[in-house]
Amino acid sequence: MKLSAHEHDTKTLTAETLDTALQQIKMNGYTVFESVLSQDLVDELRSRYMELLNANIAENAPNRGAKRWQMHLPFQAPFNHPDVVSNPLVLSVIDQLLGENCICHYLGNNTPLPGSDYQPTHSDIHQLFPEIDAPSPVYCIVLDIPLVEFRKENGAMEIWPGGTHLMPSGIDIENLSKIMHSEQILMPAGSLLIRDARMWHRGTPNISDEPRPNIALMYARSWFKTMYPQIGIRQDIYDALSERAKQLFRHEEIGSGEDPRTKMVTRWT
Ligand SMILES: O=C(O)CCC(=O)C(=O)O
Repeated sequence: MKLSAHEHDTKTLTAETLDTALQQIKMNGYTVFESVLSQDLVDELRSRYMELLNANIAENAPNRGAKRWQMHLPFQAPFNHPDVVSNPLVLSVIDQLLGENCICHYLGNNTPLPGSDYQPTHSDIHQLFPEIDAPSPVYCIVLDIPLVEFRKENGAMEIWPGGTHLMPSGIDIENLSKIMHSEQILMPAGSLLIRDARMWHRGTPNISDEPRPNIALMYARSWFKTMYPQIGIRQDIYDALSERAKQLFRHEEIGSGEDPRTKMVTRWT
């Protein structure tokens, strides 16, 4: 979706855009706001991101299949920029779906390098009550922020829209996904992909000659707890956040001296 100049300038969605975004997430599992972050911010994020990624690659084997690295990002500049962690355009959508007391519990990324392959098709989170057939309303949302343009060749994420976020648990996703409609999400750097964490998706091969970096954040209802380690946030950094951002990160490890989220996580079930 392309936002109007007024929506960009005021960081406020019209009632009509908000309604469309909500309907798209409820029905299709996702929506995209194109080219929202400024080019300067995207450049700054990508530059720091690549430093961290290169250091990571030098020390660790890929942990998401061949030539694909996941890592947690430090809750520090530039990654804690308000346009990244508490973007008003995103929050206006998320508040309607998760409630205004929602939390953010993941700040990380996933980077396919040249030579990466298809991931298995998957959801990022299970259905809440797998023993019943009826899916619950949304309770966890992923925000993806591409730091380069997502193109077919550089491994843009492939998604299965149209209801896979509502499919029951226990289904053979890998086989069923072969006969269902899917598409790659192609979008400019600095766009915002807001998706129900249950929607089926996978990383695709990067056949370009550059990495394809993006930042992912996970927002959830206030009571939701995952196995992810808490985000380590230095006290002075937390104190400098807006009241809204403080509320979003209130369940994380505030006052932490080190940043546990820079450590690699190799298990993810
Ligand atoms: O960033 C991508 O292309 C997909 C990453 C992904 O789905 C994952 O690692 O779970």
